[in-house]
Amino acid sequence: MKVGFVNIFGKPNAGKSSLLNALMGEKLAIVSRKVQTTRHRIKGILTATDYQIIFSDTPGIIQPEYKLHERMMQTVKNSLEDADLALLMLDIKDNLDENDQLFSSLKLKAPAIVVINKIDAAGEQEREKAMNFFKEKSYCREAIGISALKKKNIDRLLERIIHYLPEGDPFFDGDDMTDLPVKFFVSEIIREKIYDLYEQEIPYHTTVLIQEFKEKTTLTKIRADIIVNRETQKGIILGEAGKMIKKLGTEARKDIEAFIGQKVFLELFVKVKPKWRDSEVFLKEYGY
Ligand SMILES: Nc1nc2c(ncn2[C@@H]2O[C@H](COP(=O)(O)OP(=O)(O)OP(=O)(O)O)[C@@H](O)[C@H]2O)c(=O)[nH]1
Ligand SMILES: [Mg+2]
Repeated sequence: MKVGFVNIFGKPNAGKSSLLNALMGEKLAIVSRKVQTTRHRIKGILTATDYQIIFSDTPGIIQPEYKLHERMMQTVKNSLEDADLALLMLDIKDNLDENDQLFSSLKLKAPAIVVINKIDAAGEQEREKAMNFFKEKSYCREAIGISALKKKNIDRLLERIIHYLPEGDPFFDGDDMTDLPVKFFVSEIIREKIYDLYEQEIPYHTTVLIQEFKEKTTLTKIRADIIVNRETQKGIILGEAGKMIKKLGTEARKDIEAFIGQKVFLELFVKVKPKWRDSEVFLKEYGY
C-alpha cells in the first residue's frame, strides 16, 4: 500500500483549502475570497484499497505581524518537516518569481510537485509559460496545472501524488476522514461566514470559540463566542439592531446542519478580549 503525508503550501489565497476539498471530495476546509483564511493545519485522510494519503492544508505563508501569525507560521514549519511530498501551490495570475523565491526559501527535504492553480482563469499561453518556468527549478519534480474550483485535472494530480508516495502501513482507520473534532469544524464554519459577511479588517480581529455543544435526540444545541479585539468591532459584528449577527447565525446554522446532518439550535455571543491576537493565554485558550 502507498501511504504518506502530503502537505499543501503556498501564499494566501493560492487555493490550498479549495484543493484539499477537491481532493477529498468533501468540504473540510473553509474557503474565502479574502487572504489568511486558514489558521490551522487541517488534515484530510483519503483511503482507498491501495493507498492512504494524509493531506494537510496549511495557513498561507506570510511575514508575521502579531503572535497569532507567528503561531500560524509555526504550523507551516511543522508541516514542512513531516511531509513525504509537498504540493507547492500558486495562483497562475500571481507573480511567478515571487512564488519561486518563496518555494526556494522553504528548503524542502521532501520531493515537491508545483501545482499551478486557477487555470480556468488563464489562457493556454499563460499556462505554458508557468509550466516551463517551474519545470526547471531544482525543488520541482514536476509541475501541473489545475483548477481546484472547477475540479480540473484533480484526478491526474492524485495519480502523480500516489506515484511519489512510499510503501507502508496505514496510520488511520479507513473510515476516518480527519483527526479533528466536530467542534473544530463548527467553529470554522462560523468563521467562514464572518469572512463572507464582514468587510475589511473585521475577520482578522475575530476568532470563534465553541462554549457548548450538546447533542440531543432531535437537535444539537451549540453556543459559540465570537471574540473580537475592540468594543467598536463588537458593534460591527452585531450590526444595527442586531441584524448582522442574525444573518451570520442563520447562514452558519444552515451549513452546520448540513455538516452534522442534524437540526441545530445556534446561539452566538460577542465578547471583547483586547489584544487577544498577541496574548499567549488567549491564543492557547482559543486553540492556537
Ligand atoms: N477561478 C478560480 N478561483 C479559485 C480556484 N481555486 C480557488 N479559488 C478561489 O480563490 C480564493 C481563495 O481560495 P482558498 O482555497 O481559500 O485559498 P487558500 O490558499 O486556502 O487561502 P488561505 O487560507 O488564506 O491561505 C477563493 O475565493 C476561491 O474560490 C480556481 O481553481 N479557480
Ligand atoms: Mg486556506
